[in-house]
Amino acid sequence: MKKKTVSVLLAAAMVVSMLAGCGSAASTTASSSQAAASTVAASSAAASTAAASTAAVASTAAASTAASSAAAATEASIPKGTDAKGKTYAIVVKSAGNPYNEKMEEGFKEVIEANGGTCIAKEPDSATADAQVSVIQSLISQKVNSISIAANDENALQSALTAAMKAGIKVDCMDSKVNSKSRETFINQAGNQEVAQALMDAVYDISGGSGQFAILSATSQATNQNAWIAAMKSLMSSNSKYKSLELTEVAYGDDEPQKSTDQTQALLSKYPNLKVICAPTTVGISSAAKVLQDQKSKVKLTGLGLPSEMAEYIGSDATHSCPYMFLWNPVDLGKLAAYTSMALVNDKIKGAVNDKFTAGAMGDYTLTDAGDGGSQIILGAPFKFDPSNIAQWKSVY
Ligand code: RAM
Repeated sequence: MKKKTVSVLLAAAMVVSMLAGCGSAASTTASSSQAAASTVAASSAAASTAAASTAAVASTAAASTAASSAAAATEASIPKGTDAKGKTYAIVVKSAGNPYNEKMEEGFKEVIEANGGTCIAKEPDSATADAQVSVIQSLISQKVNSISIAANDENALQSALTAAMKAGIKVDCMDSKVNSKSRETFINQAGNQEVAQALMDAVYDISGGSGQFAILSATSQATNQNAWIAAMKSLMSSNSKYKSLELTEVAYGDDEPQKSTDQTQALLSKYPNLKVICAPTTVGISSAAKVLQDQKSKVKLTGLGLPSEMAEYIGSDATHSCPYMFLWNPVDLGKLAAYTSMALVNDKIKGAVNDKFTAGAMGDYTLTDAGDGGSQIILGAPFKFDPSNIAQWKSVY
């Protein structure tokens, strides 16, 4: 028995370091993946349970140890430094009132301030490009050193962001990208393909492999959601595994709780045979989860959600609306954006493919080809949250 536990732990640790190495385009250092492995094993009182659940998570296609390594980085204190001293770093999220955005800002701010810099966090009232353009213009007049933006539109920010770069401001985007002419690099939370694969397989699994499903997205212009949805559609047309699934509609809740609630209700009344709703947005999924659970609907839910908001809805029985979902660590996404911005401002990287830098305790990262003419840095792979681990994660983010 003891021997079995040890071998499960060892196997889990091996899977952890394998996935930390290959699941991410960023080259996580060996020490940080080992830290992740030992955190997984040590952070739980029942080490064998942790190992077993790590192994279970690792065995699903897209779930990986990103969140485990992310947790290790989150728990580690941020090394103090002077890299940002005397400089001002701005972060511009999609919109106000979204806890996911607040988590990104939290990570960003922590890193900038630990390095002696000043952080300006801007949250437009609504998730529109226009609202972000005015924020960018005011940041140019404030002469900030860098802008990290989660874009509400891939192309509509181009003239504002190129004006910023002409003024000597370093520009990167995180979470939702702008086109390659409008940025120096992109801090991507996870590969589009991996996110799409995880979501399609979840829809397939939860629906039993056939029937109708709908997508409840954020805004119709959101670069990240649109990329994931396009990759899901292309998986459906290229892989016969999904031939019995029908995507009825992509609805848009605009990352607003009320609109997402209304859109969920509209989907339920339009499609009486709907089996699954997939919401690749934290605002959409939490709104839909409440509607489905309150109405004791038979329709099930999956997508991308914050464990803190979704814990009460995750469960495998009929009383819970969401069997499982995915996400990455938004605090770490903000931290990585801060380290990237510091490396750009300090001329350690230019934003070119193969540029390398060290992101404090998060380890070493290499910029890779984003496939759109520009570079990107991938934080990790999406992590699966289900009844076995949700209690452990709900207080983390
Ligand atoms: C929402 C936002 C964000 C996205 C997450 C999953 O909070 O739309 O851009 O990455 O969901």
